Amino acid sequence: MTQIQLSPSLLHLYIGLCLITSRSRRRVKYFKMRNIDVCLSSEGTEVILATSSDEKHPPENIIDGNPETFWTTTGMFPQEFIICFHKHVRIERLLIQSYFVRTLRIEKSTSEEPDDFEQWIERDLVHTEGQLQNEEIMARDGHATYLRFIIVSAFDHFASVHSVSAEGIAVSNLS
Ligand SMILES: [Ca+2]
Repeated sequence: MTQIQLSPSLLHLYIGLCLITSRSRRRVKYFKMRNIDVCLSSEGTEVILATSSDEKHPPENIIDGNPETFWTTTGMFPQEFIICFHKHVRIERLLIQSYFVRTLRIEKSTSEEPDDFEQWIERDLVHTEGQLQNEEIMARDGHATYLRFIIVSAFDHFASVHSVSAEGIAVSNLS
């Protein structure tokens, strides 16, 4: 008699536990797949080439996560820099913070070496007097190991890039 009365409540308890377990598993998976800024130097990303280098404003400032530090161009346009992720990433959204950039072209590569770049994105930015240009780009086919940013033209003799962030996930390491 006691056993028959207990069974349904035990069953409910069991179902309840299953729901809690599967829900928490799903949450763990979600956190693992969460987008991060794959451009950050703290994630192991590097700027491996820049056509200008001012000692006070080195290219590392592009990926230090601080919008107040920047890389500045010196001389004629075009100017470019190449970002190396040291792994395969999939980018979903780019945010570029800059001053005086007019036309920006972004190429990407999925090679292990910085070659075989293909045209990816080209934008004409708007000049914003007295404040940073905040260019947000939703990326399609964002698989990359390297990104090449080419500042084709600018609104002034110099342009500066304060931050490049790329929301995405690390897909795999380079073999
Ligand atoms: Ca910076």
